[in-house]
Amino acid sequence: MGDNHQNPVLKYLRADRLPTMFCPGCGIGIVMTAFMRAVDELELDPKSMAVITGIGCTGRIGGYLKMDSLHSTHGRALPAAIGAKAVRPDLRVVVFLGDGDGLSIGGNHLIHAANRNHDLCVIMVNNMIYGLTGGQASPTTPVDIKTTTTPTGNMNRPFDVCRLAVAAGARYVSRWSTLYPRELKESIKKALSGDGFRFVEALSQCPPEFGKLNDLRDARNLAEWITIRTSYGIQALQEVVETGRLPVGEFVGA
Ligand SMILES: Cc1ncc(C[n+]2csc(CCOP(=O)(O)OP(=O)(O)O)c2C)c(N)n1
Ligand code: SF4
Repeated sequence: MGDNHQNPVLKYLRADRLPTMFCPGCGIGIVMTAFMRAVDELELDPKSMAVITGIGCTGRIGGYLKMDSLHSTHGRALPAAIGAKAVRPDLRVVVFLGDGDGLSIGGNHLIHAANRNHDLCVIMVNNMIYGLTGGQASPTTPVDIKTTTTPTGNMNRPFDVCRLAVAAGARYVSRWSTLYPRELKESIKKALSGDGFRFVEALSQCPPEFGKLNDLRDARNLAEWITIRTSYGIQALQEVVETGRLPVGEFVGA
């Protein structure tokens, strides 16, 4: 097959690193693909970009992309990205965060980076669990979900990270799930194009770790389970109050 028929995102991948370490059915590949398609449609030069990640399955994204990348430490992707942007203001700096990475150990960095309006495009893969380390509860794990650290069900209310980002002053904020790939890609395009602190949350499925104690090991069932818990449209806020669903959409900078 000639080059013309190749998937347009293949050119952004380091072929020598494939296959990825992601489990079958993992949502991270969908988020990565949405990102690569956004880069492609905007015709951005990968050489003008830098990708910074922390540690976690999500943190592995940078290693597969054919762009300068830094696989920093758990929770510290944002300080590393702020440093990169300070010394190379010409670069478009993109940060991929996990929910544990970006909200537990790195939660303070998120609040202050948004508050100080650092010029970063931040994409959080929110699979509501610590995937890499074997399924511990994260700050976004829903109530009653069983994890290895909450074997009888999580008692803590999950963070709404988009509301946190809005309150902290982020210039662009949106949330989608892996079952909204087109909307996710369009949001990432806006976040890549904008200025200041831009935040996109992608609810994502981790079938082995989130699924194992909750009868949700099937990737499609889990992705649907996640999406059914979201709410799309102008009634979202009222629905959130009444049903406890997470709104999806663009909340700032639409
Ligand atoms: C300072 C430090 N604390 C803890 C760890 C162990 N650790 C690695 S990844 C991780 C959590 C991963 O969960 P998340 O950030 O949600 O990413 P995912 O793997 O789900 O994509 C933890 C606790 C570490 N590497 N460094
Ligand atoms: S453990 Fe979960 S998050 Fe990590 S690669 Fe597997 S499915 Fe994806």
